[in-house]
Amino acid sequence: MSALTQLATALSAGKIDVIDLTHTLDPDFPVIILPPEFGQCARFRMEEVSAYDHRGPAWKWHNISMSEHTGTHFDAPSHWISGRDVPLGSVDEIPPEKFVGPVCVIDCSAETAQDDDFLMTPDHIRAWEAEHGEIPKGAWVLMRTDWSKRKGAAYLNMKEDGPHSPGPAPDAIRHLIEERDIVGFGTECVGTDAGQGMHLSPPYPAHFILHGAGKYGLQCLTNLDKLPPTGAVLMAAPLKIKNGTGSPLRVLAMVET
Ligand code: 23J
Ligand code: MN
Repeated sequence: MSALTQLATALSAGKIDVIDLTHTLDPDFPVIILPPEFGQCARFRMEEVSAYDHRGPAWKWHNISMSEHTGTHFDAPSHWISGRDVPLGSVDEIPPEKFVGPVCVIDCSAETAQDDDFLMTPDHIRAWEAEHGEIPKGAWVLMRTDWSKRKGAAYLNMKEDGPHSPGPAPDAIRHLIEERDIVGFGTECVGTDAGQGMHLSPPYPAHFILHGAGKYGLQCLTNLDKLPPTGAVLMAAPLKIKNGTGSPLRVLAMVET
């Protein structure tokens, strides 16, 4: 049987679960807050155009608006200054095969339960690989922190000195790119970088290093606790926005039951 026939058979036999890694687009869902001297990310907004009424008797629809970086979203290389000259660096240009691939989930939830500012290091990745095997080339690597379970203000976790949330150490991102040639890195937090990532070297290392290397980011993911460490297939296709630096999207994972 061909691989796709096998897949279709397994899907119709209920042997594959499709897990939704996406938060609902909702005006109440928090967006990243940058220091006040910078431009800010817009929340999701929705206004009714008609609802089976005089504005449209047989139809209901809405106009919506948001940032490219609102809710569960994709980051393209052109989002960061390091990636400004990367070929095919905006969401409309990225080859579609990049949007489907194997996914490795590195569980850092025990560490992040103890330390809001936890940084995942190359040693954490090596320990994960000793147990689960080497991260394959072209994989998406997702950092599980259970941050998606946080409600209200605890999600951004804003303090006087800025947000506090976990992320990858600069060396961890370099390791994933230089040694493993991943396609992208995803997180449950509001950014691929730790909340205090502006104080790392380089500032916002995940954004700087990933996008400079032509790699992608996924942010505000959920349900990572429903994924196995290896073996799932991720589908993450951003909207085809001309010159877009990112996009809200539906992120799905296929998992064998
Ligand atoms: C702009 C500036 C800093 C950051 C971000 C955006 C994001 O996290 C984002 O959504 O890409 S850290
Ligand atoms: Mn983003």
